[in-house]
Amino acid sequence: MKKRYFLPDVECIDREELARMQTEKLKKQVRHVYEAVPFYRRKMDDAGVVPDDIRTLGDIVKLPFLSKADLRDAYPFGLLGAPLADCVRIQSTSGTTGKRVVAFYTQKDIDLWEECCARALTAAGVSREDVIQVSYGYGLFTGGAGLHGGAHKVGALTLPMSSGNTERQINFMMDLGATVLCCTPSYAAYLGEALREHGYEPEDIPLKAGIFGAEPWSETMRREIEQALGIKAYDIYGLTEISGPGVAFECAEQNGMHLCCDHFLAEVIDPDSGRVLPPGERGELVLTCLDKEAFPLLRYRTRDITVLDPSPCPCGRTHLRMRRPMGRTDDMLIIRGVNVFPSQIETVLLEMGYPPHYRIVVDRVNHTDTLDVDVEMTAGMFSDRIKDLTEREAALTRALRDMLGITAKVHLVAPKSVERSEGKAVRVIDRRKLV
Ligand code: DLL
Repeated sequence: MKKRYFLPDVECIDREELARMQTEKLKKQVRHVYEAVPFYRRKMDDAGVVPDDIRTLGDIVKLPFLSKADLRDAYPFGLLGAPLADCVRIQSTSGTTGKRVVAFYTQKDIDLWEECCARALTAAGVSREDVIQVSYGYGLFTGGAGLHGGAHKVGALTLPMSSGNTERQINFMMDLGATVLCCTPSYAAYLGEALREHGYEPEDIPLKAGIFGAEPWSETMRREIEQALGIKAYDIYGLTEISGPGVAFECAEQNGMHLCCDHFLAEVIDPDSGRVLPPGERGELVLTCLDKEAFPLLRYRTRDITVLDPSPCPCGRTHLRMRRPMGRTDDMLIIRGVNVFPSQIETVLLEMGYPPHYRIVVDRVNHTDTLDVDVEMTAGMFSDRIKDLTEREAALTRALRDMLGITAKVHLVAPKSVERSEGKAVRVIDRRKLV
C-alpha cells in the first residue's frame, strides 16, 4: 500500500529532534500550569517541586501523578488552564459512577484533537476521495465529534450518523457507498451481522476500512469484523480527559498504535508502586499533554494497561507505539484471588468460533466468588440435542480454565439472546459490587 501521512514532517521526525521538541514543550507547559492553575500549584507544592526543577524529559518523574479522583475533586472548573471565555467546547466521559468528568477545549485544542484524528484516518489509507460513515455517538462522547472533525480535515465526505438505528445505518451505507466506517468494534460486529441478515455478502458492501476503538477488543475480533464486512480494521485509542480519539492509532503495519508524541508524552508505570517501567514492560499508561490549553493534564493515570514499543516501525513514523490496551486496572476482575481481564475471556470464545456476544456475571455465594459466562451460539451451532450442548460447554470450560487458571460456569444461550450494543459494550455484571 502507498504510504500516506497527514503530517510527514511531524510524524516521521528524527527521534532526537522529537525529544528536543518534547523537552521544550514540557518545560513551558509545566510553568504554564503552575502559574495558571491553583490546583496544580498546590499539588506541585505538596510534592516539593517547582517549574525550574523540570529541565529534561527524565525530570517528569518529579511531577505528581494526577488521578481520576483529582479530576472529580476539581470538577467542574478546577483544572482550567485557560480563561473560560476562551473555551469553545466541553466533552464528557462515559463514566456511569459518580460525577462525570468534563473536559474543556479552546479552538486550538479542538484543532489539535481533530488533527490527531486526521492522522489516524490517513494512516488507515483514507483520503478526500472517501465517504466516511461516523457511527460513534455524537454529543458529549468524543467519538462522533473527533472522527467527524478528522474526516473534515482529510476532506472526505462525512456521514454524521451517530450510533444506533441500524436500519438507517445500513441504508445510508449502501445508498451512499460509504467506504470507511468509524464505530466501536462491538457495533461493527453487530452491523456485520445485520448486513448479512439483510442478504448482503461482504463483497456487496462498499466499505474498505474501519476505524474502531473506545473499548478493548482482540485480534480474533479484528479478523471476524474484517471478514464480515470485507474490510481492513484499524484500532484507534484515546480518552476524553486527554482530548478524545486519536491519542494513538494504527498504521498499515497494524502492529501497535503510534502515539501522537509531539502532543502527548507517554510513560508506563507499575500501578501499585507508581514506579516507571522500562519500554516493553506491561503496566498502566500515564499521559502528559504538551500542548493542550484548556485542560492541560500532567502525568494523568489513564488506568489502561498496555506496553510501550520504541522499536522502529516500517511505516516510517518515528512516534512510539503502544500495544492494544488489554483492559483497565479498574475492569480487571479479581476472582478468587486471580486477576481476570474480560478480554481474555473474549479471546477464548472467539478462537473457539463463538460470536462476540457474551455476558460475564461475577457474584459471591457463601463467601466464595463465582464466575458465570453466558455465551451466545451461532445459528449453525444451535442444537436440540442435550449431549451436543453439554460437550460444547465442557470444551469451553476447559479452554477458559487453561486461559484464566480458574473455573467458570459456562451457559450456552440461544442466538440473538444477548443484548447488542450500539456504543461501548457493557459485558460484565459484578454483583459483588452491588451489595
Ligand atoms: O472512548 C474516546 C474514543 C472514542 C477512543 C472513539 C476511540 C474511538 P472515553 O469515553 O473517555 O473516550 O473512554 C476512554 O476507553 O481510557 C480506554 O479504557 C478505552 N479505550 C479507548 N480506546 C480504546 C482502544 C473514548 N482502542 C477509555 N482499545 C480509555 C481499548 C480503549 N480500550
